[in-house]
Amino acid sequence: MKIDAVELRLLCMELRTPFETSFARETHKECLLVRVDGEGLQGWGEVVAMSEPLYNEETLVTCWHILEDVLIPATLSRDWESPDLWAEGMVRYRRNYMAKAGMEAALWDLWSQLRAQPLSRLWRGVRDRVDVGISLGVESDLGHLLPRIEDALQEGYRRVKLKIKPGWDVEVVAEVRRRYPELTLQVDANSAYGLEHLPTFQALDELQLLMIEQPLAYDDIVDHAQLQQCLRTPICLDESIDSLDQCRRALNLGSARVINIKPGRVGGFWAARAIHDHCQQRGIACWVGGMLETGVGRLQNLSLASLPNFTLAGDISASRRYFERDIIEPEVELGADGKVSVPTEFGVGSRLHWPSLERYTQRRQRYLPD
Ligand code: OSB
Ligand code: MG
Repeated sequence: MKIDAVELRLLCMELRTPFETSFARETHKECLLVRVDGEGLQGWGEVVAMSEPLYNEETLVTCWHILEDVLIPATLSRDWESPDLWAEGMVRYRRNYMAKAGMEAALWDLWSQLRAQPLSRLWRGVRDRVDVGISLGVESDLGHLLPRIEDALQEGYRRVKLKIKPGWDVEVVAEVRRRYPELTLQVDANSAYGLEHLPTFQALDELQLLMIEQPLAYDDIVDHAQLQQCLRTPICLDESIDSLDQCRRALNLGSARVINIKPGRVGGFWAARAIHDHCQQRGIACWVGGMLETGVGRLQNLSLASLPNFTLAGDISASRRYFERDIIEPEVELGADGKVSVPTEFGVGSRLHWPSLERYTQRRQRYLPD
């Protein structure tokens, strides 16, 4: 696979409703799209970093830099046998996982077309529809959250994740549980707590939650092991797992019983699949997380979610949950069964909605070999 040119685009899309987590309130989704041109075809990938380093250390500016000055020159410098070998070749460059993942995704998208196989087939996916859920942000009060939950259930979501932070936790979650005794419910703290908050987690432990996601520090796996010892509810790690090695260590320590896998966080689909396989061997359930992706990233995450050990619902909601108008056509839609279809196209390019893509593009740069 020879790449002749790469294009970066900075996109800014208004969210239909602001999304608040313990670390930020987001009203717009900004991201980079990577386009690779090669063999007469185009491949597309998405960089999920945020404009500020609030989720992990990367930002859209650091990703642009790493792509422009490191990954794009390396990619254009030679022929690549496969996207997996490209990913292995980039391991020598430390971290910068979201930048790598965006570029790798574009190569996978091209590879799918070259092989004339959907990504789910190339990755040995086993299902053509996947369970998905909805992630609901922190609200000013219950009066604003409850209608959101009601709407989500009306739309067909069968699993709800609530964002929590100190001051927006036990009371809120207990009331939701009281109103919906059978609902599949989980919470995500995005690292907002410490071990001193044990009583909060003991109270949450009584609410039949499917899991508690990333309660403690973004880079911790030791305190999480201690907390998991005190709880029946499984801890799920998100931020703390940025590589296969870190996943292996966390499972050895007993820091989590569930793993959220985001390709962006771990450096791409090569690493994401390796973590999936490792968890499968150890009997640890996984699900595909989300970063409010545009349709491009979301379709590719749906392909990943078709793998056998993604047995829990992913954060891969329908397009209308995020945007008035997504950049793909048809948009991602939720079925009455609470599932979404895995893409059968070869690459996402044929589904790009160009008028929207052009409308949201704020900056564009093309790169050619030296
Ligand atoms: O922690 O899972 C998270 C969005 C941005 C950053 C971190 C997270 C999230 C979400 C959104 O929960 C899930 C989605 O894309 O629907
Ligand atoms: Mg999370």
